[in-house]
This record gives sequence, structure tokens and C-alpha cells, in this order.
Amino acid sequence: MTRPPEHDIDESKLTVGEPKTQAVGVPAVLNSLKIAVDQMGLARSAQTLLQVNQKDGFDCPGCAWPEEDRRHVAEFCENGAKAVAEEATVRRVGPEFFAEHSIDELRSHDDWWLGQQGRLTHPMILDEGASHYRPVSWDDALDIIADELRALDDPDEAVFYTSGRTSNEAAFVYQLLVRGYGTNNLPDCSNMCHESSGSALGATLGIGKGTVSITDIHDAELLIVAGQNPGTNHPRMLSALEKAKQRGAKIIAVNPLPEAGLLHFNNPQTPRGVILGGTALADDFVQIRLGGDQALFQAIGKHLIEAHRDHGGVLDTDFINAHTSGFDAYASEVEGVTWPDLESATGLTEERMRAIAEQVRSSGKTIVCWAMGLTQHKHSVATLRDVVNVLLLQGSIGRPGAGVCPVRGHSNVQGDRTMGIYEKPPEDFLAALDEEFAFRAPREHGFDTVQAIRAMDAGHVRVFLAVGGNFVSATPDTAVVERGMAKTDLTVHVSTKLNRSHVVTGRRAIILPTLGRTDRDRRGGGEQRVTVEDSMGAVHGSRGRLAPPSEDMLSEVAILTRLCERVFAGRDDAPRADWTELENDYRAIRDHISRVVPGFERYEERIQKGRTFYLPNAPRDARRFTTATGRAMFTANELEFPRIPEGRLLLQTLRSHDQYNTTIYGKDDRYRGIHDGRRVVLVHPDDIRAQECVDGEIIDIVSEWAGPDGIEERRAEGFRLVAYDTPRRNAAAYYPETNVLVPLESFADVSGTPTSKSIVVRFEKRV
Ligand SMILES: Nc1nc2c(c(=O)[nH]1)N[C@H]1C(S)=C(S)[C@@H](COP(=O)(O)OP(=O)(O)OC[C@H]3O[C@@H](n4cnc5c(=O)[nH]c(N)nc54)[C@H](O)[C@@H]3O)O[C@H]1N2
Ligand SMILES: Nc1nc2c(c(=O)[nH]1)N[C@H]1C(S)=C(S)[C@@H](COP(=O)(O)OP(=O)(O)OC[C@H]3O[C@@H](n4cnc5c(=O)[nH]c(N)nc54)[C@H](O)[C@@H]3O)O[C@H]1N2
Ligand SMILES: [Mo]
Repeated sequence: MTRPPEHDIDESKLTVGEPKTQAVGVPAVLNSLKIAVDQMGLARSAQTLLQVNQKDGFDCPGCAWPEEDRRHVAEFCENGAKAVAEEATVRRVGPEFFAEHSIDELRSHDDWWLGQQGRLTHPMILDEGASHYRPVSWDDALDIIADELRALDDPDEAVFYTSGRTSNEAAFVYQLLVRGYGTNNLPDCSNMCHESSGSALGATLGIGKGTVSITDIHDAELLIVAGQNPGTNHPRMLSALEKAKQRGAKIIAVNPLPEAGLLHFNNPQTPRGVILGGTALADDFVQIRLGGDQALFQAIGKHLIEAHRDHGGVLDTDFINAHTSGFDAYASEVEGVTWPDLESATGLTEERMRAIAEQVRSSGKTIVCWAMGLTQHKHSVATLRDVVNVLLLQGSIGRPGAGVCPVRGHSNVQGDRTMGIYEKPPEDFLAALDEEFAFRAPREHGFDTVQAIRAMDAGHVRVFLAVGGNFVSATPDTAVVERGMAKTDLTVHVSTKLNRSHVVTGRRAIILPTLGRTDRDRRGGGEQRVTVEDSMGAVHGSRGRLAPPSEDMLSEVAILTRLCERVFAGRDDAPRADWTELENDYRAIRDHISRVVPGFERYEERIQKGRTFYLPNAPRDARRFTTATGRAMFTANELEFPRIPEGRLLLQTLRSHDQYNTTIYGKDDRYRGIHDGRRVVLVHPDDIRAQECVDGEIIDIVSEWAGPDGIEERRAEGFRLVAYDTPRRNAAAYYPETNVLVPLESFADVSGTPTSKSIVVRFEKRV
């Protein structure tokens, strides 16, 4: 075991090597074990890692990719192991730590240093004007929060953020607390993540989720993986792709960067991977320009429609006639787009796009998988509607081995939304909630993440409470967010680990430490389990076994039920429930959920003995589409793509191999050849020359946003230029260091997701 770091990342140590062309394999396993042993020691590492994703073990806090039905003895991956090690670390951040480090000092540290200090163990409060956090009792902390909330003139002056690790049980109690209190201000990490997917799929297919299961992935004939880096962010997905491949599937990777995991995979769980050097995954790597995906899918649709007109037999006309609406408008839209426009959007030739479309044509079962590369652009919702259009042409929805697969990020982000963490809740959900808890939930929509930041900056938010996450570092326009946070009266964080949101605070601040997935959760009624929903709508239990970091810790559920008790005390218009019973026995929460949320009937029984159940999915189960027309909807979307002003580049902000969002595990991005530092910007060598710079030079990145009063500039200082295989005028750098560059006003149409993958920038020499 090693001690936490004393200093921040020293960027002068950064080295650049050759990017890797293959992912995982034995080096990855060794790397994850090293990090695990550093944080947990050998015995605890073995004990903990063997329980990940096992029946009746705990759900990996890493990502939302589902478990295979037959689990490996160690169903974990390198980055899952790192996520577990971060949480199960034996390092501690207690009262002595806060006595030693002033808030000013803590604020000067980077996210890596903060996160590496260890698990939070005691409730802490920062009094107004104080230089240090001090310990506070649970009762006092919860009383202060409730008093502050009850004193507000208007419940809409409070904002309640959620990150996607929160269990179903905690999320359900949380949304009840917030709605019982009187607002729908429930922004969540999803607003910055897959909101564009939900918006596009909900309107066209009638469900804001994917339509495939893990067996569909295995059975597909063609898998298009677009805007996603599974080798780093969903490593267990590589095993599923490998299996599909062994059964004859073709894989097309669509990405501006040649990501290692997409090109080649060394499965450490099979002898073949270890000895024979693994599987070449992608049959075709399509190096597309940032934001060019809508054009690519329009090109595919255009080609398929033309081919059908000329030769027949390409489109599934039975499906189109029986189950869809809007085909004609879509067909005339894509017939009207020109190849030169499609070429300049994608950077691919007409011939190349037609060849890709031919691969789609010859597949009877196609799945499109995607993540942030498709969701974080201005025209992301239109892009994803065009993905749906292509699948509908061939009837590839609701057929085994075919469908849409938005690959979710946080391990329970999908479940949180199912439980009602949503600023725009549907009426039927609210009506069921009213009925169950004998109150009336507010109907007016609340703030999403961007709207919440605006309201904070305008001084309209008095209390900010977060269950998980790191709002300050994860959101766009860091300077504006920090300014907004400082205008609130009270900021409260229910967290496992220290992060920047604890040190950029309101007038007063409270930190409430909580249990994570790996921790044993013993409440009055005995040992508790929670439940989560994976990216494919499968729900299962999760139970931690490790002794919690300190005696005096509460679960998220216990914190939230105790807040309900206090916030609702003496109010006869508040939700009615036995809060103590809910705290002591989570089965009582699941019992409520089973009556409020469709698909959760006989909830308890269906998760017994480590069982998993699938939530109903009308398109997948029955080709039923609960849209405005009662059919799956083709949509006609005008072609959009980013126009990069003269002399400028478009920057995408992405994850390195050694981070989990704002949690920085380490300083390497092994697959991309970056070591011992993070402040790099990957750029095409010709663009480095065009900017009159040299490879390896340290520059500032300046973003330019055309605001109402002209060009607004934002600056991120001291980044090293790295010549890299990326399309011309497309650059890449890590989040969250570059969030300062993302303008708050730059978000996706319809979904409101910040455009973290398309920021207009230029480089400036350091003086
Ligand atoms: N280890 C680890 N696992 C994680 C996370 C983590 O931080 N670390 N985060 C979790 C979360 S919350 C999420 S949402 C997911 C994120 O998973 P990803 O979406 O894989 O994460 P990013 O690093 O943002 O990678 C975006 C990918 O899209 C590509 N891309 C960018 N722009 C475009 C574009 O315009 N078109 C196309 N076709 N491709 C583009 C980038 O080159 C990159 O390969 O991972 C989850 N899992
Ligand atoms: N520029 C740019 N910005 C982005 C993105 C991008 O690609 N580029 N991606 C966006 C995406 S996809 C997402 S999902 C968001 C992520 O935004 P968030 O979800 O807000 O951020 P995380 O870094 O995942 O949150 C980490 C913190 O969660 C807390 N935590 C961890 N586990 C638990 C737990 O079990 N319970 C509780 N209560 N707390 C816990 C710890 O204190 C930890 O410090 O960032 C978004 N921001
Ligand atoms: Mo995410």
C-alpha cells in the first residue's frame, strides 16, 4: 500500500510514446492489480475483486455494461478494478485531514490529488467565513439542511443534483424528497451524457433506452460502434464484441481516433487472448470528422433507398408499412442532400460511404452502438434520429440481433432515470406517485444541468444539494459554475470521496460521507442490498461486503429518509410514508417502487438469489411503439455539421485511460502513448505546422464562442501539442481540465447537453 500523493501532477514529467494498436491483455490485468494493491493491499484486493459482478456480490461501480449470463470467476476488467480500488481504498479523509488542510489550500489542488486522499468518514461543515471544515454530528448536519430548505420562500430556489451511481432505492427516495419538498429541480449527470439519446429514441421509438440485450449483441451480423472508446470506458463490451465476431459478425468502428480497443482485443479471460494474441475487432475503421456522423448515416440511408429503387429487395417494406410512419418525408430529405455536402461533413469520399452502406445492406441484423462521440454535439439529437432512420429502413428494430444500443456511462444512470430522477417527469409517473404517497407532486418542469448553472449564476439558487458526482468539475464553463456556486447560501454533498465540489462552496457547506457499492450496509432490519439497472434494462441486486470506512457512516438511503422526516415534519401536504421503516429495510422501498414504476411488479421476488430481470421494452418485446403516431417514426432532419472558422480547430474533450470522469486514477493514457501527465492536446501534424507551432510545444488553448456581444474567449493554460492520427482540424484533449473552454451557452438542440465534443479553438503561444 502506498501513501496518498503529497503533490499535484507535475506536468513537466510528461512523456509521449507510440500509441498502442491493441487493448487489454495481460499488461492491463497487471496494471489494474498494481493500482488495486496500492489502494487496498493484497488481501483486500483479492477479496474484493473476486466479488465484482458475481451473483449476490456487488455491481461494479465502473460502467453500465451488462454482465454476461455466464459469469467468469473474475468478471472484472482493468478499469472496473480501478473503480473498485478507488472506492475500497484503505486511505481515509477524516476530521484530522480537514484540520490540517485549509479550504484555500484544498482549492489549490488538482482533481487527482483531492481524489487520491481517500474515503470520507465523518460529516463535516464549513461555517460561513471559516478557513477549515469542522466535524458536525449527523443530527446537526441534517437539521441545518432541513432548516435551510424549509426557510426558502420558494422550493424552486433549491437544486438537487444526482450522479449515476446512486442505487434505485436511494434514487426513488431522493426524487420523493425533492417532489415532496415542492420542486422538479433534479438535474443529473445524464443531462451531460446520454440525454440526446433519450430525446431521440423517446420521440422515434417510444422508449428513451436501447432496444437490445446482450444476446442480441452476440447474434448480430453487423455492429457499428460509433463515437465510443470501449477499450477504456466499457472494457467488458470488448468480450461481447469478440463473441459476436467469432460467430461471424462484422464490426465497423466510426471514430476520428484509431482507438486501441476498437482495432484489436486481447481477451485476458481466455487462453486464446493470452496466448494467441487476441482478436482483430474492427473489420473497418472509418476515420470520420468530428460531428460528421449525421452525414454518414444520411449517406447510408440515401444509398439504401436508391439501391432499393433501382433493384428492389433492400428495404424491409413489410416492416415499414406495418410499423412506421414518416418514410416519405425522410426519403425525400436524404434524396435531397448532396454528396459534396456529405463528403465535407465526414471527410470521406462518396465511394467510401457507399461501400459502408453496402455493408449495412448485406446485413440482416444490424446494431448501432454509441456513446459520447454522438451525444455531445449541437446536432446530436438529429444525428441519433438519423441512426434510427437507417435501422428502420431494414426493420432492424425489435428483431433478434438488431437494434439501437446507447452504451450508458455510470453504472446506474439508467436506473436513476427509471426511478424518477428527471427534471421533466411524465404525468403518469407523477400520478402514480401522488396516489402511492397521498400528496400532490409539482407538475412544472425543473432545471436541467445547464439551466441550474444559469439560475445559480443569476443568484436565484439558495441551496444546492448533490447525491454523488462532482458538479463543479463535470459541468461546462468551470469559471461560471464556480461563480454560481459561491452565490448560494448552502452547498451539500453526499459523497464517498473528496472532490472539487467540496472546496468550491456556497456561504456554508456540508459534506455527508456515504457508503459505496463495496461497503456492507447494515440497517435496523439487517444487511441490506440495493438494486441497479444496467445499460440494457436488466435489474439486479448488489450487496457490498467490506467493513465501511468508519463506524459512524450512513447509507444514501438513510441520509435521504432522515431528510424526508425532517423536511416534511408537521406538513400535512407532504408525502406519507414510514420513513424509519424505509431506512431500516429497503424491501419496504422496493415495495413502494413496485406499485409506482411500471415493470417492477413482484420486485422483491424477482431479485432474490442473485436473479436478474428485464424491464419491459415494447419495441424489443413486441415491436410496439408508444410514440405520438403509435408507430416507429422516421424523421426528416436537415443535415448539420460543424463549420470550423478559418485558422481554427474543433476540439473534443474526452477521457484518458486512467480516469473515471472527474476521478483521476493515475497519470497515464497507456493506449494513446501518454505518460505521467494530462495536459496534452492531440493534433494532426499538419495542423501543428499550420498553427505555426512545433510538436511538443507548450501552448494555451483558447476557445472562441460567437456570443450575442461578439466573440467570447476562454483560456486553458499550458497544454503540450502532441502530433496524432486525427482528421485535419480536429483536436482532442482531456476532460475535466478543458471544461473551462466549454461555453455554457453551447448545448445540443432539444436535449440541452453541453457540446463537449465540439469546441472551436485556436492555440496561442506562451509568452
Ligand atoms: N474507465 C472509465 N470508464 C468509464 C468512464 C470513465 O471516465 N472511465 N466514464 C463513464 C461514463 S459516465 C460514460 S458516459 C462513458 C463514456 O464513454 P465514451 O463515450 O467512450 O467516452 P469518451 O472518452 O468521451 O470518448 C468518446 C469517443 O468518441 C469519439 N468521438 C468524439 N467525437 C466524435 C464524433 O463526432 N464522431 C464519432 N464517430 N466519434 C467521436 C472519441 O474519439 C472517443 O473515442 O464511459 C463510462 N465508463
Ligand atoms: N468536457 C466534458 N465534460 C463532461 C463530459 C465530457 O465528455 N467532456 N462527460 C459528461 C458525462 S458523460 C458525465 S456522466 C458527467 C459526470 O459527472 P459526475 O457524475 O458529476 O462526476 P463523477 O466524476 O462521475 O463524480 C465523481 C464523484 O462521485 C462521488 N461518488 C462516487 N461513488 C459514489 C457513491 O456510490 N455514492 C455517492 N453519493 N457518491 C459517490 C465521489 O465523491 C466522486 O468524487 O460529466 C460530464 N462532463
Ligand atoms: Mo456519462
